[in-house]
Order: sequence, then structure tokens, then C-alpha cells
Amino acid sequence: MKKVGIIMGSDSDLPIVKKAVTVLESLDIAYEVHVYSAHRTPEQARTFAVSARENGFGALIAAAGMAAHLAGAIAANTTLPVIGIPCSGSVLDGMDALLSTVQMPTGIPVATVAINGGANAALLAAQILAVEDAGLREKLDRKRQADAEAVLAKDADIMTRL
Ligand code: RP5
Repeated sequence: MKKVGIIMGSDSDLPIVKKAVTVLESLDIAYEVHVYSAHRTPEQARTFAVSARENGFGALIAAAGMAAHLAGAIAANTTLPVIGIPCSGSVLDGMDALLSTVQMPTGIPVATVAINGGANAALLAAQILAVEDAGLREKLDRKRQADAEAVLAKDADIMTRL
């Protein structure tokens, strides 16, 4: 199976990235995590993106805060699918990163998840890999089923109490 690459603009983004790592590990998906900044280490970010496909990656996740151009900068250098996680932590509480990540001009798409949406970023990456992987597809189906059963159990519980 292809790997998922996770790039964060700073190690201060790690709490958000950990949510993605937890999901990938629960699905037995191989991953690599790197700290590459679009403005502090632009060459390293570019080199990673340019060589990602030949290095066995099938989807990339880029997490960044503030004027978050990391996901767009990664996407500019690969045609692998790129998922952006806007991170909070600034005085604008992530709205700056959300708009910077989601508002990509035509031609270079970034699939943007919610502010701090690390888990959904990993699930989307898994769904992309699952297009060509029946075993992973079954794991995702089982997770959906388990999630639904958890909600139904909460419904049954609330009806006994209210
Ligand atoms: C962005 O600026 C990073 O992704 C991080 O979210 C934010 C602040 O970075 P640090 O000053 O904590 O390194 O580039």
C-alpha cells in the first residue's frame, strides 16, 4: 500500500498532526511525518513534494497555521492529492489558516478539512488510498459501522434517561 506523507509547518502543529497519526495507525497505514515550512525551509518543502510520488506516497497532508501557504506550496509541486489542515493558535484562532488553505486559485487544488481537523484529514487520505485497496476499504466500512453503532447506543441510552 502507498504511504501517507504528513508535513507540518512547525513542530507547534504537532498536537493536530497527532490526531491524524492516530487514525492512520488504527488503519495500519504507513506514514512519514516531517517539519517543512513553506517560508522557513521552502527548498526542503519543494524537494519533498517533487519526489513524493517516486518515494511511495499516495496522498499528502499539510498542516499549518497563520498565513498557511504550506498546503498550496506542496500542491504546486506534485499532482498527488494534497489535504490541508488549517491549524489554530493565532490571534485569529485558525480563521486565517482556514482561508489561506481553502482559497486556492484554480489549477492547484487543496482538499481542506476543518480547523484542527487532523482526524478527518487522515480519513480522507485513507479513502483516497482505498480506491485501489479493497482491504483498506473494508476497514473504513467497519469503522463507519462502529461509529454508527456508537451513536445508536447513545440514542438508546438517552431514551432511558429523558
Ligand atoms: C506556521 O506558523 C506554522 O505552521 C505554525 O502553525 C505557525 C507558527 O509557527 P511557530 O512560530 O510556532 O514555529 O508556519
